[in-house]
Amino acid sequence: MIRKTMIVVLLLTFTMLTGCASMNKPRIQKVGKDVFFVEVEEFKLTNAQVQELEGASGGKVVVLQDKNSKAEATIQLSKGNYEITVYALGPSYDEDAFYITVGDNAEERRWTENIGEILPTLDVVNLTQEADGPCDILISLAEPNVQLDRVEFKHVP
Ligand SMILES: [Ca+2]
Repeated sequence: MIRKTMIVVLLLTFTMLTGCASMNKPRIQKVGKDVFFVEVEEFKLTNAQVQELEGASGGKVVVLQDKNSKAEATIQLSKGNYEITVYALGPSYDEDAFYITVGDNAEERRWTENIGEILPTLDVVNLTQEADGPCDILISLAEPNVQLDRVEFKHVP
């Protein structure tokens, strides 16, 4: 009985440790058949702070602070075309923009529809995934204090 308990504790510890080690592989959270999202707070973060925010998905956002701030992740994607939308909160019009690089795309600048609440980016990022496999996402600073909530992927024809 004690041995069984020990094994369970060891397994739980292992799961927690490996969970932490794969922080740049965020969980895929399905919204519908062709839509899913990942939490930016589950990305690998550099010079970026996780903050609690009421109303945010997962209750948390990531704040980009300076020119070295970035959030990186690798997710598994099926072959196909995607429209990618970042949900974020821009405290002001000087704090609502960021750069995003997805797959083999060039870096693109995006900003939220408006300020003061969590909103989608005004324009989507279009991605063509050539084959089933990993896709890298990098979000970096354009303007300080932008608060990143989640990244939504929509599989499109
Ligand atoms: Ca979030």
